[in-house]
Amino acid sequence: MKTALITGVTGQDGSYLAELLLEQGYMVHGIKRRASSFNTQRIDHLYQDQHEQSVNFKLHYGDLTDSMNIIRIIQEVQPDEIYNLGAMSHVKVSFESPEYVANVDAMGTLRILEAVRILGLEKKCRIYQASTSELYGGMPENKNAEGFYDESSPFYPRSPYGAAKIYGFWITKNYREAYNMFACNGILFNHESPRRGETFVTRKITMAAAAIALGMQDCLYLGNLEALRDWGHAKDYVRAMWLILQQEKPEDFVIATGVTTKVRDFVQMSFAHVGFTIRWEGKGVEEVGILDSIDEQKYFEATGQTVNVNALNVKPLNESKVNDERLTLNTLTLNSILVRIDPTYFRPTEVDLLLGDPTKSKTQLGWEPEYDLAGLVEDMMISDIKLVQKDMHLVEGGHEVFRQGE
Ligand code: NDP
Ligand code: GDR
Repeated sequence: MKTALITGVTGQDGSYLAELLLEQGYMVHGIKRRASSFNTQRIDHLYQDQHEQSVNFKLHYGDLTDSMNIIRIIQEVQPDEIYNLGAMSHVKVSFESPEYVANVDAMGTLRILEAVRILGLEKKCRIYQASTSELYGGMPENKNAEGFYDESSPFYPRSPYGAAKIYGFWITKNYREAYNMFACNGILFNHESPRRGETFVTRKITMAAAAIALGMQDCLYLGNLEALRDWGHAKDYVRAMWLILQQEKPEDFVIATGVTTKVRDFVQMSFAHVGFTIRWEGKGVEEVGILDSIDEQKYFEATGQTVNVNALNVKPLNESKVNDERLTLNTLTLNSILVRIDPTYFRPTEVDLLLGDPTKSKTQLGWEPEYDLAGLVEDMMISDIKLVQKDMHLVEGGHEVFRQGE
């Protein structure tokens, strides 16, 4: 039985990776941070009673800023593979806490690598470092001849997060070359899922589309709608992480879909899932997204509710449902403003376009994503509609529901 240690196990990727490794028969250890409230929602379904005999998933309290803690955990666990996914991963927030980001995302990586060396585990332990497409910074001149970023494209980070991660990238490569360690970078482009943090743009959009359609939210506030991202599904991307550590030689790999899409179009696709078509009007901070039309059939299929005839001035799909007390579209009319621009979400320096070339990972790792963008949006929307419906039941039962958007 192989033993793996995952930092950032409570995050989006950590939770999917833990599932994958458990399926593969690994003993999985994860590092979680002590917090004043529960932070293990994404992995609670993997929890095992630690008094049982055959425990194969174990959590350790720890923090990437604490060298002694990292050394002790690695010594105790003696891992065959370490996946260093722990990070302050929000690009916008990294402008607010740059020193902390450097400490966790840059120095944290060094602490892992050096701990393995101090403990003499260089030959036994393989290390995966969560590098990122943010390293490229979206500089147009650095794309390859076909217009993609690949393993040999130059880096130009555009945020404290990117600058910290570039140290993580190079120190991983340096330890590989200097000490012959099996240490690899996965340069992953954006990947999302129903477990994506609610303040990243895709999840913010799918949560809002579901909540607006079900009458639980009025408007979605966004920043730059023009940014282009190469979005994949986190489930596919954690498979690539594992494959990278199963190779004969340690190397760095780009993991991407090879398709790029505007934030604006992700909004359109998510709202289309509940039958809404958005029309864009205005420019810059004056821009708004207006409900232009609604496809009753799609709305009904997604939400199980009919459209309020008076409010929307369209025929309901099923006359018998018109008097349903739970009809919630009554606050919407066809010209409702559903999306507004809020400059709070603009970044001091933006990464305008990301588009990755997955050729090396496809040919060398045999990696193939199962989800395309439409499949990703559908997965996220289905999950968020269920979540909002749960909130609706709570509200109906007289409970307060508060979700903070950022
Ligand atoms: P998340 O933000 O969902 O998860 C980050 C994880 O790191 C959480 O478990 C978090 O713990 C933990 N963490 C934060 N600070 C510390 C710390 N000081 N010590 C120990 N653990 C800490 O990120 P993702 O799952 O989306 O991403 C995983 C990794 O991949 C990150 O390193 C990210 O930068 C990188 N990446 C992500 C991409 C993406 O599109 N998702 C693309 C490319 C790279 P807690 O739950 O307590 O906050
Ligand atoms: P990103 O992801 O910065 O690419 O980093 P995010 O979803 O935060 O932003 C993507 C793009 O959307 C624009 N945007 C907004 N972003 C947020 N969060 N909120 C908004 O309201 C909003 N409106 C527009 C942003 O300006 C940006 O252009 C993610 C993280 O997971 C990193 O850890 C990872 O390394 C990279 O992806 C690859």
